[in-house]
Amino acid sequence: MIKRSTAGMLALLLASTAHAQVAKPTENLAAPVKTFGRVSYDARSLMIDGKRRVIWSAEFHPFRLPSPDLWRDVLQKLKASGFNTVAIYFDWGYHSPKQGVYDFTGIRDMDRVLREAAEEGLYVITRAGPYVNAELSRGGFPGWLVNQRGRARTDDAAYMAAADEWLTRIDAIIARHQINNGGSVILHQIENELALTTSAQRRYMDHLYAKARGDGITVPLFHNDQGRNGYWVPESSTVANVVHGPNDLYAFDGYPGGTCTAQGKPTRGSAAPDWGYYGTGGAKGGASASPDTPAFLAEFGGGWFDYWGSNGGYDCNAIQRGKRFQRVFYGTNLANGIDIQSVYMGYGGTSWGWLPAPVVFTSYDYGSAISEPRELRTKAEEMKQLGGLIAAVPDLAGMVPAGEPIVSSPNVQVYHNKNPETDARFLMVTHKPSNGSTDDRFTITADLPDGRYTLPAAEPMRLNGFDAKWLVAGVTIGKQRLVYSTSELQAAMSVDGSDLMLLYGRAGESGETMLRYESAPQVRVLEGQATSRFDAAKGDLRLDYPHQGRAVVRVEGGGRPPLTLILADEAEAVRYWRQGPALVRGPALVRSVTLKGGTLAIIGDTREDTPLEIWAAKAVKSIRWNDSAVATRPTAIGSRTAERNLAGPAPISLPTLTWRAAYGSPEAQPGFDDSMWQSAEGKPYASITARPDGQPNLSMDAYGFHDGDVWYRGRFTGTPDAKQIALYYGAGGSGMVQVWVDGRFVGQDELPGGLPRPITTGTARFDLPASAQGTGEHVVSIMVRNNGHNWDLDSDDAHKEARGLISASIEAPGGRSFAVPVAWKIQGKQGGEDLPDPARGVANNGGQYGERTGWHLPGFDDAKWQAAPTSVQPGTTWYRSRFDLALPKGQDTTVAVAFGDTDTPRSVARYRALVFVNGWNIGQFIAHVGPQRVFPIPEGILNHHGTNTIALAVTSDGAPGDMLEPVKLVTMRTVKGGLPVRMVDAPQRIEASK
Ligand code: IPT
Repeated sequence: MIKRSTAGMLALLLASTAHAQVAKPTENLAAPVKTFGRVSYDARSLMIDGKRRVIWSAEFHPFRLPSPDLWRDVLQKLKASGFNTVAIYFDWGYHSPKQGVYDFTGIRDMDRVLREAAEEGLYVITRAGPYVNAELSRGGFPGWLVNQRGRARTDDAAYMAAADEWLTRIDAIIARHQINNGGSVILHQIENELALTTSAQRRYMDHLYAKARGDGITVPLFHNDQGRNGYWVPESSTVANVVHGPNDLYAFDGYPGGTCTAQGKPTRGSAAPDWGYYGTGGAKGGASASPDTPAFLAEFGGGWFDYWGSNGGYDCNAIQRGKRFQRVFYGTNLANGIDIQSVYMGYGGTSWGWLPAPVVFTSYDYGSAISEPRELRTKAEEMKQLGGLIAAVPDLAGMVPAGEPIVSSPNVQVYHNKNPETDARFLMVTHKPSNGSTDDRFTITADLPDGRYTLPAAEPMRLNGFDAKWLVAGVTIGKQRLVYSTSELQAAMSVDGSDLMLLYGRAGESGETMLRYESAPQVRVLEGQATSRFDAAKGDLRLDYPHQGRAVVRVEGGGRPPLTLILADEAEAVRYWRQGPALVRGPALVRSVTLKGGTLAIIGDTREDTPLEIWAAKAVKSIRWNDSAVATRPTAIGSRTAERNLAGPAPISLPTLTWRAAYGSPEAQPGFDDSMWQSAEGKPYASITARPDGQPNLSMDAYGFHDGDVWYRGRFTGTPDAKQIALYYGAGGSGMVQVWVDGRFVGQDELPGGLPRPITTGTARFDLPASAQGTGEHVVSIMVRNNGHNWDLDSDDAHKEARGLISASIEAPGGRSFAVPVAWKIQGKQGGEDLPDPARGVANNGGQYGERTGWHLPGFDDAKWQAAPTSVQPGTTWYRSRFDLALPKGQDTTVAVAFGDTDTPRSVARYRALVFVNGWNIGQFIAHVGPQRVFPIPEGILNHHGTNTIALAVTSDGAPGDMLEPVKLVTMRTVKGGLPVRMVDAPQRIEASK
């Protein structure tokens, strides 16, 4: 190996510093309201139907979950976890195998996901590219676009015409789902992190804006700046040094908070940045780049991606940006007036098939709140609490700084905001700096709407370790007046003329809640411990209690309707779901609650035998859980409990896999019939990769092969001096090349894993076997595995880096290359850009012999295949296994394919496998690179109630031991509940073409 190049990659975990608590309201609070149908905004917040809303969003990529019946599962989990909005990227390349050819059916039915989001009560932020990045091969550009010479992401005419092709189609779908047309799309993004700001880019941006408007997009348009650079801010901004664009809103992305160590340990290196009111960012600082528009974080890192050869970062990412981080960082954003905030990712999912860019492997779990197998992580519980507060206190939208309160501890800071209309307060308590982790006791003294208070009045509050508290004060909830609480509010509900509040705190800490009454109310402690005292002069009722399990307090009289307070510790509070007309305690998930004709229907999941408790209207006569009646009885605290626990899931048993195998690299043999292959000659070269002169253009894309594996066969007349063959190839992250001469394997070369910045091209030299050095005709056979095209993050056409062979030279001794003409033929994915299997689509296949002949498909007849071999050959050997599943019905189970010893990220054995389940390429396992060994298969791809086929294309250098390790099916999760899932419709077989 003599030469490597690196793909442009980000090292953009933006650092931040702690700031003094000096509010600098750079927003132009007098900015006029701008209206786009039902959506409007001023400098403080977005408004929907004139009502201010905190837009609390999380990202989901439908293309990373190729089983559309499960999209609703993810949407419901986001909703149940407190989000009111979902942000969706659309992947141009996913829909377009060939210029002019588009598919929006089946797993590509974007109309469906937008409809379902609206049905689930979620607003949608659409992000339609043309470029999206998103750790996708080519950043979402279609394969055919790399053959375009004109610079992408500029006003180059051919590029813009191509982009328009896509935009016309996707915009038409998005347009009909806008809130202005009866759907729920409220904001629309044009382009993604375009950090090059030349006039060609400005004209391109103008074009994109006009195109969206021309296509009927009527909601506000925005672009997401890579950081707080002030790129593409609306013309209304008079801030110095910004780059103006045609956009309505300015948005930026941020991924602060550090990363895990290589050993998988979280770090707390930086404090939460002040990217708004409390920032000191100068002219370009934070939201102030566009003072007339609301502060908008289009992506805030809620996890991070992971790379080939890591030690497995996702579990740590989930902690690094998990519980407490969310409270501190998302809370600081909100305190800074960032009222539009979207977490990237809410559900990461799977970069199945050839979707991944070189920077990532198959799993795109991202450490997000919903894990790849669709389980709610612990961090989702905290999300639910944050979302619950936003839903319970609409006054949080459009707040402004309210002046610094007095805090008794120097280690603690309190962001203090108010709603100018209602005067309601938000007190966001963190350490100073916010990544501090000391154990502190403190009080806060502030002029609150109901008077000046030092709180708590009893014993001081506590902030123990890296944490934050989201407190509200001076807020009217239902018919109650919450003067302040040192507990956090998770949910509120008004029912039958009474109010209910769920407040929580850290276990063992005491809580204090102050309520306002006209006269002394009656206080009854129905459960647990609490004390109360009434200050008749002020009308203040003070409740003091420990956060320990649960206390329930009922307050009646005093000039207000009755109030029930549930005072919980965290472990207790996270068991509650505020859905529809009810508050439900118990299940692992409550997807929805509806009340119809006296019947309260609750839909959800249980992870185990679970008690059920419900607060709902008296009008509820009967209760159903997942369509079965539940007998309940009233409790002394005003709820009802189920007479019997809800059942948990039944155990899962999975079959052992047995295999048949066949050798799958016949192209290596000199006599292989390649008469139908294309000659590699004459195609124009559009790649950015500099290429030695005097050779034909060998790059795979020029011949219509954009993804996965590609084969080359070259014929040359030998000379006695021909000693070596030197290759320059492009193969993406951990890609590889294998070489045979006259049917003899001469070696392979792999691009190294273990680097967060992948090396994506390489050079390798192989000795020719003595037999090939004589005169006469010889055949060289080469397989290149293309593990993805680079993204175009820096808008420098990096996605056009060549893939496949770039050059190949026969060399004399000493590495001198001399002219031995080689007649090359090339073969890749069957049909090239004309897909034989449009249902599975563009990302499913490359050009392995077994893929070209349908060995990966369930309908292939493998009766003639042999038992699995006991020794290994260089090249690719296919293994197939057929098995039946009869998993429990009414249960949501995620089954996975697991390779070898799942306790280590890497094997000693060196081999890789493409994993096809019922014909679907659900990922790539690279044994000696790792880290992923367990590949979840979404139901719908896997048949939980029928016959399944797994096909593995195992590629090895043939050295002893470099062969497939034991493969088994494992259960990653199972719950009782879930949604009905049908099999995704796709062909059982295709016609072979070799
Ligand atoms: C930002 C991209 O917009 C998004 O598509 C994705 O790639 C994300 O990062 C990382 O997962 S790029 C920003 C971190 C510079």
